[in-house]
Amino acid sequence: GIAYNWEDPFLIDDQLTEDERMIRDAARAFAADKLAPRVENAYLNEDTDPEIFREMGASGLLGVTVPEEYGGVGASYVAYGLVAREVERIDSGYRSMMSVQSSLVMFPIQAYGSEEQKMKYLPKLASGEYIGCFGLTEPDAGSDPGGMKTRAIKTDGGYRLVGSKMWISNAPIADVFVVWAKSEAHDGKVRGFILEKGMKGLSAPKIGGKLSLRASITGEIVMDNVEVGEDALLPETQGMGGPFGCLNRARYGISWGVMGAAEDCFFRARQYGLDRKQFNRPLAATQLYQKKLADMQTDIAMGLQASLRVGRLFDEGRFAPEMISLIKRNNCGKALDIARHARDMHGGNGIQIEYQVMRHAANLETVNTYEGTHDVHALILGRAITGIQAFG
Ligand code: TGC
Ligand code: FAD
Repeated sequence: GIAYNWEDPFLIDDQLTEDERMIRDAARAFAADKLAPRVENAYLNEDTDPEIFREMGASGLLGVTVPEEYGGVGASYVAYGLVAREVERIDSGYRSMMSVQSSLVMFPIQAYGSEEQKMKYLPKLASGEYIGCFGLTEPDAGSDPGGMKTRAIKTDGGYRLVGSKMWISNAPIADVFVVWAKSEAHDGKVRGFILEKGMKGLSAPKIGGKLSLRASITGEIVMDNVEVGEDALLPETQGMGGPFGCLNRARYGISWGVMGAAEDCFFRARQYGLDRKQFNRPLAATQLYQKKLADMQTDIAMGLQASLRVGRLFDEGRFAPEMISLIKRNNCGKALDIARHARDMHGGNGIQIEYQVMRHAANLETVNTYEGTHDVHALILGRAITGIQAFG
C-alpha cells in the first residue's frame, strides 16, 4: 500500500500528462496572482473588470482546445477542464467568463464558422481583445430553448434579426455576440449568427440585483431589427444541434469547475475546524465535523474522477451527451451541498465575505441552474434510461 493523500485521494495528478499538469499549474498561478486578490471587491461591488479577458488571453486560458493556427492552445479537453477547476476555485463567475468565451463563442465559430469568420474572430477572442457572449435563453424560453421567439428574416443581402435574449453572461461588455434565431429562409430552423457591438438596433443592458455570480456581468440582448449580411450566418450548422454542441463543451467544463469551488470550500472548512476551538477542543475533533469532511471529500474525489473519465472519452471522440448530463448534474448538486455545509461549519464567520464559502454557495445556485437545471439533466437521463421523454 501507499500513504493516503487526503488532498488527492485517487491520485488524479498521476493520471494527467505532463502537458496537462503544466497547463493546470499555469492556471493555478494565474488564479492566485490575478483573480484571488480581486474577487472580494468584484463580488461585493458587482464589478466585472473587462481587463481579466486580456489577462486570461495572455496566460493562454482562452480557447484551450482551439487549434493553434487560430490563436488557441490546441490542448485536450482534460486540460480545458483543469483550467475550469483552477479558475472556479476562486469564483464561479470568473469561470463563467472563461467558459462562455471558450466553449460558447470560440467553439461555434471554430466548428460551424467559415474560414473568414475564423480568421476574423478567433485570434482576437483567444487574446481577450474581443469579449464574446452566447445568446440562447429568452425571457419565455429557458429550459426549452427550442421555444425561442427570436427570428431571422431574409433581406436582400442578408438577414434582419428581431427578438430578445435574457440572462446572457458577458453581454453588456461583449464585442462579439453569437446568437441563435429561427430563420424563415431555412424552414424555421434554428441558425447561428455573429453580431458585433455597435450594430444598429443591438443593445445589451445589464441585469442588476443578482445575489449570485456577482463577479460576472449578465445582461439582456435586445435585437430591434438588426441588419446583418450573409457573412454573419454560421454556415455549418442548422437546428438545435448547433447550440447543444456548444453546451456539451461548456457543461463538461462546468463539471470540473464546480469541483474546484467545492475543493476550496472543503479545504477551508478543514482548516477552520483545526483552528477553531469550542468546548476546549478543535471543532475538527468532533465526530459530526469529521463526518461532514468525509462526505465532502468523497463527493469531490468521485466527481473529479468522473469528469476526468468523461474528458478522456471526449478527447477520444467517444462521449455521449448523456454522460455530460450525468456529471454536470451530479457535480453541481454536490458542490452546492458542500458549499452550504462549509458555510454552516464556519458558524457566524461563514456569512462574511472574507471566509469565501458563502460566496461560493451563492454562486453555485446559479451554476446548478444554468446550462440545464439539475432537474432538466435528470430528465435527459430519464429519457435515456426509459426511452420515454418526460419534459415535452
Ligand atoms: P431534443 O428533441 O432532445 O433535440 C433537438 C435536437 O438537438 C439535438 N441535441 C443535441 N445535439 C448535441 N448534443 C446534445 N446534448 C443534444 N441534445 C439534443 C438532437 O439530436 C436534435 O437534433 P435533430 O437534428 O434531430 O433536430 O431537444 P428538445 O428541444 O426537446 O430539448 C430538450 C432538452 C431539455 C434536452 C433541452 O432543451 C435542454 O438541454 N434544455 C436546457 C437548456 C440549456 O441548457 N440552456 C443553456 C443556455 S446557455 C447557458 O446557460 C450559459 S451559462 C454559461 C456560463 O456563464 O458559464
Ligand atoms: P425555467 O426553465 O423556467 O425553469 C424553472 C424551474 O422549472 C426549474 O427548477 C426547472 O428545473 C423546472 N422545469 C423546467 N422545465 C421542466 C420540466 N419539463 N419538468 C420539470 N421541471 C421543469 N443563457 C444563455 O443562453 N447564455 C448565457 O450566457 C447564460 N448565462 C446565464 C447566467 C446566469 C447568471 C443565469 C442565472 C442564467 C444564465 N443563462 C444563460 C440562462 C440559463 O441557461 C437558464 O436560466 C436556464 O436554462 C433555466 O431556464 P429558466 O431560468 O428560464 O428556468
